[in-house]
Amino acid sequence: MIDLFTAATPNGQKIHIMLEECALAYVEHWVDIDEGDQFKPEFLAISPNNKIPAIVDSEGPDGNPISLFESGAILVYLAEKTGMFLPSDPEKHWATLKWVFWQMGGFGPFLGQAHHFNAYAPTRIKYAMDRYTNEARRLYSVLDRQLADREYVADEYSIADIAIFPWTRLHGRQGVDMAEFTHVRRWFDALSMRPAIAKDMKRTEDIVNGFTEKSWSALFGADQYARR
Ligand SMILES: N[C@@H](CCC(=O)N[C@@H](CS)C(=O)NCC(=O)O)C(=O)O
Repeated sequence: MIDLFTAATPNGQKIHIMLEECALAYVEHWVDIDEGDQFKPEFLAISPNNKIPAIVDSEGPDGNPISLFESGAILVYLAEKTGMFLPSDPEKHWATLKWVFWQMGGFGPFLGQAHHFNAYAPTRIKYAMDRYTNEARRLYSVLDRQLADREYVADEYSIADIAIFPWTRLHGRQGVDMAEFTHVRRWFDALSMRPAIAKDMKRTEDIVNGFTEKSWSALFGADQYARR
């Protein structure tokens, strides 16, 4: 059985989608990151970086339990466990992984900053908004070129699509007009029809973002930066 520690954010959504796509049984544990659940010792023991998602698989390698954090590592682990969505053919394997790493190292972090400075920052800092919005648009144009002559990011549907998709749902707050990226738009619409993805979009549609003093401190203030 897999225990999934999650919240309604793009990095959490990746793992919900993967577990559903692979039809793996799992138990969801909600980590209320607005309330500071991510700093509880029992969660830090699984996810020392105080971030969701994390999993504990009671039937890991050689039948022993394993715990994992970092959504990219979890996607690769689940793909290897099931033999799904990460082709073994070397060319396709690496074509998939390079786009997973592109998402983990660039697309996610920069889009997150664009979202932060456009939608959350208490003051409008033009330099930061321009910097991250321009970078978000550049990254969407890279993805658009990749999708211009293929249906999925690495030719066949894979953990690369699963990693990237949830981040594109928030394009408006990233300062990106999806109409400018026609291949991304076509890919986005097609993926939205997949049952596993549609189920996750439904699960997270009612989540509204708003901050209290406590949630701001947990995510961006004193609680986040307290030394542990
Ligand atoms: N690189 C990490 C990023 C995870 C991440 O940023 N998680 C956010 C939600 S999307 C979180 O848990 N934030 C809580 C906090 O920063 O305290 C991954 O891909 O798993």
